[in-house]
Amino acid sequence: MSYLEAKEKYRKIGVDIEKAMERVNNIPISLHCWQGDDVRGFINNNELSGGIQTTGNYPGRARNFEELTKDLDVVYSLLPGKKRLALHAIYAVSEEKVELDKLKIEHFEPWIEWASKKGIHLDFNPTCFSHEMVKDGLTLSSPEEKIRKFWIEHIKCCRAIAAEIGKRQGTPCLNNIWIPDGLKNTPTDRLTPRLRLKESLDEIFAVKYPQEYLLDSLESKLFGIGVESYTVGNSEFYQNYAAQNKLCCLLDNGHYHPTECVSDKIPSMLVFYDKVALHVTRGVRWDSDHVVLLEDEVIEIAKEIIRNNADHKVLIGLDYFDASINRIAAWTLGYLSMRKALLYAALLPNDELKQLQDENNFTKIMCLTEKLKSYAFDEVWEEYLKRNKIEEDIYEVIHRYENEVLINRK
Ligand code: RNT
Ligand code: ZN
Repeated sequence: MSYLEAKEKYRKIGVDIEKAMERVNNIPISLHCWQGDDVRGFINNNELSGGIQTTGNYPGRARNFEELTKDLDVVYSLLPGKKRLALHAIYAVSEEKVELDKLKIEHFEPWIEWASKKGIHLDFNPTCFSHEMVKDGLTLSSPEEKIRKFWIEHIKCCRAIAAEIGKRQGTPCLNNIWIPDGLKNTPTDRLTPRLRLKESLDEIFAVKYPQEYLLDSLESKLFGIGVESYTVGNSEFYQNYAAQNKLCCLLDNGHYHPTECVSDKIPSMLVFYDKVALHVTRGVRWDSDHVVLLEDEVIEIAKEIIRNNADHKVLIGLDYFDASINRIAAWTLGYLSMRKALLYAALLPNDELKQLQDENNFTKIMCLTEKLKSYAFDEVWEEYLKRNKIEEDIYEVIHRYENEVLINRK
């Protein structure tokens, strides 16, 4: 089938492919910088901790700013559509040793310069893990004032940096707060750590920044590795906190019980919030951080964004870290899968499908949606890549770069 034939097929069901491609191209996807080096960062040498883990030791991990941006250049050359980049505080660039509670915008100037040259906007994350000031698995909810203060200061620094980035780039920088706080064993007091977390957050958010510069989000979690019995910042905690304080929630689809779906949560959030942020990932059994692939839940998430016209209300970010395959491929595949899901969703006759639901015609809904699963999507996707000047085979490009560059990183 040719692209023109595919176009005709979609026209028959009332779908304008050209419009869909243009629409999807304008939806930003924020790529996470931490897939490139197994969440190590540049400013500390600590093991990854806080209930998250990378497994595998595929050669070619980026070890510094030069290597990571060189890798990202390759990745971005393979990605269609509007791209952002999410940084973590540990990716600060500094010759001298710098502590997390002393970070300044100057430590991110090389990133800002790199991003502005590429026309990419940045997002940000405080790094509240892999650090000796995480005491007994706790940060903002620690019983020790010294520990809480350190992390409050760190996050304050990060918000100032993110606000400055947002001001310069002309779109708000999303500063997403995730803390690992939780317990391996059954708590004997579930309330007090949450009261302490609230108090710490109150102090952090007492500093105000213009909305055009900074968007603050809070990421909840159900459990982590070694933190199975209790998470201080669970979903109820942050949703209530965000609603009361006019902040944004970030839903990571690896952070819920496996039978819960973020796709179903999105429209509920849209009733009450102007924006909702996502970490799109692929949960496998107890792990929440496998490379995103074109699977049902990713498609369902994309559908909720598209059919609710939430293109700029749902802020899509990616979050996973696989060290067992080529990291450039991991980055690229995850991003392309998300983009592909959006295009797939934009090619559905969404108005008709909504109407059929109101008419309770699920027989027709099923017939139509099943037919569309193998309709003429591949031709449209190929054409979409071509128009975005991505014509080389992705595997070939990555394989070549691996042999020329990555293999030499010992
Ligand atoms: C951890 C959270 C968090 C991290 C990143 C590295 O469970 O998902 O978003 O993955 O901050
Ligand atoms: Zn996440």
